[in-house]
Amino acid sequence: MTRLDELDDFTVEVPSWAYGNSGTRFKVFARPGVPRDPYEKLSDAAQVHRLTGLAPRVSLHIPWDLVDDWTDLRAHAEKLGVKIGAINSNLFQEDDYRLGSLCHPDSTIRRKAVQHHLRCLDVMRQTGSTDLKIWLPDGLNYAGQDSLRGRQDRLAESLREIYDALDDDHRILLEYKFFEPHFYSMDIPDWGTSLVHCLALGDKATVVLDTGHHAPGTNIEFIVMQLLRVNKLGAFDFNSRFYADDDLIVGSADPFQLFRIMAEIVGVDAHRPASKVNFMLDQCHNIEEKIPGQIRSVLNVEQALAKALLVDQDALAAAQRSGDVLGAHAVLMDAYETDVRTVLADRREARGLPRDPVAAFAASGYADTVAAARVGGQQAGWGA
Ligand code: PSV
Ligand code: MN
Ligand code: MN
Repeated sequence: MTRLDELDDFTVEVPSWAYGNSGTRFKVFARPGVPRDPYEKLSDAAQVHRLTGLAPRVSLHIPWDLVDDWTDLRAHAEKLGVKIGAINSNLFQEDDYRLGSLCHPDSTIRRKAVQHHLRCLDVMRQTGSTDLKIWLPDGLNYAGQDSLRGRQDRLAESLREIYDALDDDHRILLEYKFFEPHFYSMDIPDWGTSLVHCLALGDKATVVLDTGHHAPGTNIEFIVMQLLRVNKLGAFDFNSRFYADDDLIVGSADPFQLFRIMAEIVGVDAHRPASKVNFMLDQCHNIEEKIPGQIRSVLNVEQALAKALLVDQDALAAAQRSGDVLGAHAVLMDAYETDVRTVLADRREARGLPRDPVAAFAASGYADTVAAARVGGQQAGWGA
């Protein structure tokens, strides 16, 4: 029995917005065959699960993914072999939110933003989702523009209203981001602020760690460890960054960082479903093909987890106890430097999946079929 068997029940959630057209504020690139509605986004996402067996849930973004009949969308997802995952509440595309949403100085706008979340909770009831993910774009561009403290008090009040409307099986995933769209101060700039609000709210509020939302040089695995320590790590938004909130393919810029994060996860068995950590992607594919980009992403996460599972925990603990600095480091590096590609391909084959899911997707003809069938695909939302 190898610890790699623990990969069997590990899953990654994919975002609906990864499949739409996307770009930067300079240019949104259109691709043939891009989905025209949430139904088609789910069909594309289902390809990732069909070929990897790793991605059985899809996050939605409201109102980007609005439909008339949520139970119908849910049935469509289930027919495709996937489920609807976290519901993301969009608070950044309306003129009313120029000065903020849940922290806005005007109580009418705060009410509107709270109401939006209550509608998202209804969507969760109809789709079977249990996670309400809040990324708050609120903040200030200028010192003195508003009261830093007043905004935290308003935020606490708004979150309390949303929290009190949760069902027993619901939870809030509260994200943080150190800059953008505001630059002097964000209202939830860091994990400490998110944690403070989650602790005040209660057990059903946990922190989302987006790997792209930290200053360069931040030790992200330390944050992972600390949130796990206090049982408040609810989810990841995985992606890669070089400079900003780049939303590039997870594990592409710094696979060693991803491994170090996974090593903290494995150290306390948080990769197991019982931990309730939701391992999600938050990515856009601006210049590369989207479905293969997502396939590659979930495989990168699996690969990092596989290497973390190979860490010899007894040898590591012994080296740490005896103060063997280089020995302890070597135990970690031995796992990281192990080539797990063949063993993961063998595992896929044994489970009736393609050894090479990216090649299998190319061979499937799916991209050509949808390019012929779909005209006028949707933007993911960015730059809209
Ligand atoms: C904006 O930074 C962002 O990337 C956040 O990370 C959210 O999770 C995501 O958009 C979707 O709203
Ligand atoms: Mn995110
Ligand atoms: Mn982001």
